[in-house]
Amino acid sequence: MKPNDFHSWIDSVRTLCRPDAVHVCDGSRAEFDRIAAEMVRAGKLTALRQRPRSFWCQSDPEDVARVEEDTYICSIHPDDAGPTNQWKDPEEMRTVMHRLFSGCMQGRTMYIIPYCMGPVRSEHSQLGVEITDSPYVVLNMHLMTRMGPEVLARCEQEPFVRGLHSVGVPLQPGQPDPAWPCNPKHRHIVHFPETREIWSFGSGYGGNALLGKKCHALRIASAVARDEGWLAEHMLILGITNPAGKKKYIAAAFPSACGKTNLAMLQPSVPGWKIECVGDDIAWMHVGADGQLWAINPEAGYFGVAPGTSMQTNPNAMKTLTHDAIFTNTALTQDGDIWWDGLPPQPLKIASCHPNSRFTVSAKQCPIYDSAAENPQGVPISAILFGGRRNTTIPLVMESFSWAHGVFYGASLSSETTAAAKGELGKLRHDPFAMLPFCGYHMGDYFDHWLWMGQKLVKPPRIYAVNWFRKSADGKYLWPGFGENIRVLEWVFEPTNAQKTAVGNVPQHFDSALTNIDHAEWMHEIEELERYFALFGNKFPKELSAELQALKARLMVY
Ligand code: GTP
Ligand code: SPV
Ligand code: MN
Repeated sequence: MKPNDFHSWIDSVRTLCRPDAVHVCDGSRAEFDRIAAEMVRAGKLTALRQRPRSFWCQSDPEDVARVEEDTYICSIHPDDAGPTNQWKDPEEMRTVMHRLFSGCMQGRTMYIIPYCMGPVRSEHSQLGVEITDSPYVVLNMHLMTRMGPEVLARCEQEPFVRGLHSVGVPLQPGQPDPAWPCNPKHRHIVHFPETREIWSFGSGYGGNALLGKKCHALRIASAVARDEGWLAEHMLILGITNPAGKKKYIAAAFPSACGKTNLAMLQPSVPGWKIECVGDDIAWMHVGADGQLWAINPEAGYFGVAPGTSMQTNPNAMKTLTHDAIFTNTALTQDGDIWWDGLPPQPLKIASCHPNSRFTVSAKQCPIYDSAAENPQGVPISAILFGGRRNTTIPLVMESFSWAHGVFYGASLSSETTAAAKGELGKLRHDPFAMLPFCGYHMGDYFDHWLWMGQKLVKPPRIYAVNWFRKSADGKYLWPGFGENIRVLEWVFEPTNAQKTAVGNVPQHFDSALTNIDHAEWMHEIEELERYFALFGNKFPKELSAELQALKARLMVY
């Protein structure tokens, strides 16, 4: 892009959206305080009495989660979006979006948010600019991304991802603004991977509106990563130090609301082990000069699931949330604090707490924030985990035999659906690499790209599958999870005492109810995978078909 495109783009958006005012954000504390104060005065935010510089708000009940049915990938060729994405012709979609955005910011301020995904000085980072009419989005982007004069200056000179967002509720003079403006009837979350553009209309919540997160750092970035030879993944990154002082880094992909934030901030139940948090949701991973896989966290904050978070389950998150945090859709106590399921009972002023209620907070406040998280080159990854919510079949942990077998684990991932996305709960669905809602191109090409990455790596990370959610016949979790997950990481750190099974290497020291491989369940799993993989037609890599056949053959023998 040419220098000065920043200003001409802003001018064209202003002409299209017709806001009352324009504000270019500087990312400063004063700016945050001023916008927060304005929102409090307007009754849109509640300042919390128990937590300094912290706020509570409630979204419209129609706007509480990601909306996959309103999400589009508009590549020129439908085959570049693939069978797991909704494709629309880019030119047709542009016409629709121009109509929706025409005059949509009347009566509102248009905020320009220059941001950087990743450490500002990293060659792996990317610039983005989000234009939005939501002050709530501005506050969240302050916490979730790197902003400031240096980023703004670079956006005036260098290419950036263009994100345009509107809640989709223009105001006529004198018309009152709803507490949480949104326009669910005309909701569109639209991506143009080829031109690195995002157009999001009608929602103000989470990944629909904080465009640096899922839209930029996953959907657009995954397409860029395919072109440039790296990986943009829905993964946490953690540092793990054993009692002897040896440190490694692990990345893990679990679908939404399946335990990434909890694992990334784990407080070990086994003495002597230490966990540090690099990131809780997204990893950008490159092949380093040394042939290892290196990861940065493009984000600067957490947008985490509130319910279930407590001093017992995730004390490090609780300590992160003592100040400078935003809480959305949690309950509110009578003495002006927030509450959700899992916290000690309190007299409540607003009792409703949505299962996808979330906190937004800067990563720097996490007591176990890894100092290497700010390293421009990232951290070297020695193991990758894939996990989902599975009542049955998948053992607590298993280790793949090779990179290709590990890629097969990723492609085979399925999980019971959660409240993070709109739709039915607890239904088993395929979610390859936990990227089903986030892959910005054809999933078959994505599998192939993972196999290709393995060829580039001199020392590829070992790949594991994990499952914290196996249940007994009477429906109880068999594994305590949370801090106890260190026992699984301990084995990943040093996979000794393994037994080879048809599906992978499995540790022998756990209760067999957690790790046994049920032949009938796996035959069913294979049938289901054969059916699912057929969806990708001739784009399904033959290496993965070979893995499936090999698994079938092994199951006959073991
Ligand atoms: P997204 O932010 O949506 O990507 O979610 P996430 O993958 O970061 O999930 P998170 O760590 O926020 O956990 C989601 C829910 O799962 C919370 O209610 C947790 O309490 C619960 N959970 C997390 N880890 C475990 C575990 O080890 N065992 C059990 N039983 N529940 C867990
Ligand atoms: C997820 O759903 O995986 C999230 C929340 O991390 S959102 O940003 O809304 O996508
Ligand atoms: Mn997520």
